[in-house]
Order: sequence, then structure tokens, then C-alpha cells
Amino acid sequence: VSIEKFIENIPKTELHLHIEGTFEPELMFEIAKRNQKKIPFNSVAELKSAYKFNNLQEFLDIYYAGANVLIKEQDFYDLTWAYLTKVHEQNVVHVEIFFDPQTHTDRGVSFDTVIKGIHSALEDGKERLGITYKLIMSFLRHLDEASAFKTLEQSLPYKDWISGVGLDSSEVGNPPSKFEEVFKKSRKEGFLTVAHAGEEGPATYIWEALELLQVTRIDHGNRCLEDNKLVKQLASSQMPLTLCPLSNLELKVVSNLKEHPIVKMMAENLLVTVNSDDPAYFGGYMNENYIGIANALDLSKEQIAELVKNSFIASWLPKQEKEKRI
Ligand code: ES4
Ligand code: ZN
Repeated sequence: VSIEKFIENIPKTELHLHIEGTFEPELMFEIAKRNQKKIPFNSVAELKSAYKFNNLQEFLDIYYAGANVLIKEQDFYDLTWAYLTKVHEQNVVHVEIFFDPQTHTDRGVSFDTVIKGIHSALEDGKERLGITYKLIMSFLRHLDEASAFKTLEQSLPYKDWISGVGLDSSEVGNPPSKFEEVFKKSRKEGFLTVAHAGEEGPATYIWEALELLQVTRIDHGNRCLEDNKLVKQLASSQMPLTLCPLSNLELKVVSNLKEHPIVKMMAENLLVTVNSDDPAYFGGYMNENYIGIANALDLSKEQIAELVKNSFIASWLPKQEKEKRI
């Protein structure tokens, strides 16, 4: 079979996905209309034409604007359900997804509304599509630590629905050290931890995520390659990196997919995984990300299979569950 068919057919897991980043323009217009919210674009085509970014911040500005039309529990359900049906068609069997509570609570949408909508869709996805899941609450790093603490408090009644906490949004100038205390409290409450680090920010942010936040995975981590000692540390500990090739391309972290560091990272024995990040904005879900790097970097089926296996290893599935699926 062709490499494309091989990628499409193999059962996959996704570990780096922002649910707000799956908001397709068609659904955005539909939900905006029923909530009588205005979008500053006249059509799906006009909105899509605005998806041209020179860096992370230009993307985030549009991503937060899009999320503004999400108001009701049903909106969060529909958003999540659309994602699950989409990846089900792509043979994704397990997902560990982020949501950004502060993006919604700061506009007056309650934490309950957000999590109830997302959780019920995830439960329906498990029952009707057979997709298992973990949910990760991500703190916005451009806001202060007090706001993250408040969010952590709001999440405690829903602890059973949330497996971990993460850290996302504008990276440069907002190092992991800013959130050391709230991560400490989160771990004490039983949450696993991850953090975006080394996407635009320097390798020192990756060190901080490891040492101060005690993460179980690094989201992105591209810039680890600038620090040999860090590469050795990540390789020997088999610390997973959740790479997002099309995101890196669209946000100009790499200038061309042929320049993507994933093969170099595999050669360094790093535990790298392929993910879609914000697929509605970056032009592709899981299969498109795998196919993009496979074609640009001339990957073999064995290399694809290794990447897929890495994702199951890096997942938070219990050990026996992992072994069953590898
Ligand atoms: C994000 Cl690509 C990326 N980086 C940091 N924060 C984010 N939130 C959504 N996508
Ligand atoms: Zn991300």
C-alpha cells in the first residue's frame, strides 16, 4: 500500500490538541448565528483567508476571537463532537485533549458550562465511536498565576473528569517558573502535568518545565536541539515531546516541512510524537500531519509505525492498555 494509505489505516492516538483549535469556520458561523454573536468576517471564505500567521501571537489573537461565540453547554458539546467524528474517520482511537477554561470564564461563561459540554461529548465518543480519552486543563500563561489558581479551584469539583494540567498561550516572556506554585498545588491534587515549552521560547524553558513543573511530557520542545545537554537528558529519560508539524509550518517555527527537526530528533533517540495542535487553523488533522512529514522527509512505513507506537508509549493510558494497543 502507499504511505498515505498506510498512515490512514493505522490506529493512532493524539496527545497535543486544543479543542478550541478544532473550531471549523462552518460550525463557528452556525454557533455564532444561534447565539446572535457577530463574527468580524462576512463568510467562511473570508474567515479562512485570515488564517495566515507570521508567529504564535498572530494565531492566538484569531483563535481567542473565534472562541468568543461559544456560550452554551451545547456549543462545547458540538465543538467536541465535531472533532471526535472527524478523527474517528482518521482511525484515531485515543485522544488526550486540552481545553482553556480561562478563555471562557474571563468572558462570563462558567467553568461548569464548558466542562460539562466537553465531557458529555467525550463520553458519547467513548460509547458510540470507541474513542478513549483523557482531558487536560490548560492554564493561559499570558495571565497571572493568581488566575491559574482560581481556575484550579474551579476545577476541583470536576477532578474525576480531568487527568492533568497544562500550560499554553504566549510563550516568550511567560516562562514555566511563573507557574511553579500552581503546578505544585495541581500535582498535590493528583493531576499529571505537561507544558508547552521550546516552541518559540528558549531551551531554558524546557529545563524549567522539567525541573520546576515536573512534567510527564513536553508540548512541542523543538528548541531542545539548541542544548546538547538537554537533548541527552530528554533521550535518556525518554521524556515524550508532542510535536506538531503543520502547526510549526503555519506559525513559522519551521520555514518548510523539509526543515522539520523530527528526523533529527528520532536520530537522537528522542521519544517524539506527531499531533495536530489546532487543526481547524493549521490545515490538517492527524493524517495530514503524518502525510505532510512523510512526504517532505521521505519517511518509511517503519518510521511512521515507530512514531505511532511512540504516541501510545507517551500516552497516559494504563500500562496494560498501552501494551494491548502497541
Ligand atoms: C497553541 Cl500552537 C500553540 N501554542 C501555544 N498555545 C496554544 N494554544 C493553542 N494553540
Ligand atoms: Zn499546542
